[in-house]
Amino acid sequence: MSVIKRYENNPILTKDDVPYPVVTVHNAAVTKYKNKYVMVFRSHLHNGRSILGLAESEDGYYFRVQETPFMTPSKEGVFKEYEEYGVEDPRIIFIDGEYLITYSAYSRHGVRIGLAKTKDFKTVERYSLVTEADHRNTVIFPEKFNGLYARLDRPHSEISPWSIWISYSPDLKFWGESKLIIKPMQYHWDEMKIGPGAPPIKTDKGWLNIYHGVFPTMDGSVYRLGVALHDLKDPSIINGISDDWILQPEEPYEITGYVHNVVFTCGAVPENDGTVKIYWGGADTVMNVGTANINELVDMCLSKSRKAI
Ligand code: BMA
Repeated sequence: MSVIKRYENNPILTKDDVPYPVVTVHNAAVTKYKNKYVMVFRSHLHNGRSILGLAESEDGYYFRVQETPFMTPSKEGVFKEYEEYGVEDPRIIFIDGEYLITYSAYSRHGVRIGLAKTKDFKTVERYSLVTEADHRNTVIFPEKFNGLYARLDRPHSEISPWSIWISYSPDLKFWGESKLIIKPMQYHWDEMKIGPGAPPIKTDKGWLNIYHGVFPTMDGSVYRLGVALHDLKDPSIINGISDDWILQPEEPYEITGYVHNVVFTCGAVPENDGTVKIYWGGADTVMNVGTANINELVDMCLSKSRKAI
């Protein structure tokens, strides 16, 4: 049996729930705001480029979509140039009284990461482009370490398989002290590339990082989810990383769609009862949710651990 229990009414959000024309609904960030669940989801438009929409829910399962998109490619300043091809795969955290949204900004110059801020999910302010080209999957920790913000991300590399790195910043604008902390493992479910998924969740035993890993097959790549546990005080230290995946494409809405065989997470919401709602895009086409016990995920990291590097 899977450690994640899929919600019986998956998918929870599809293009048919969106009041403007889109062809997909996937790879959504989810957070809590004023006792509600807020989802910022990615949609492909009919021209193949992506925008971000917003949906709200009382229970984390039934979401209503806002009439108009939440973020479309910027028409101003430096963001205009670097978001020309679209905005994708958002992640949200809450820190210092505001929500930070990291997202992939696509343009003719490549893919880099944008950081936007909101306090109310009505207005959103672009803050900075926090990487150069060839970075994706950036999640910021919801706490500082020795006065510095910390983020995980996944730069592209031609020499090494694409891996998870950590960097630090005093102001969310200038980032440094970068270090590779988790590498794909050869002939393993995540051997081709890995990337941060949901923003890290604080537990008694460490920061739980739900990440994605990719395995190449004769029939294309398979995207699965796994878990790693980062040290509470020094998140560059990996105290355990599960040898087994926690979720793989199994249901029709994960196996078939825009891109086959994909489960991809950008958000998870920990609950007071020790469970976590994990949200994932299925086949780059629809949004799904499932629940897991946080202690069980932590145990998988510690008891069935493989090497991080
Ligand atoms: C990755 C990203 C994700 C996508 C995944 C599967 O490279 O583009 O947005 O969900 O591929 O297609």
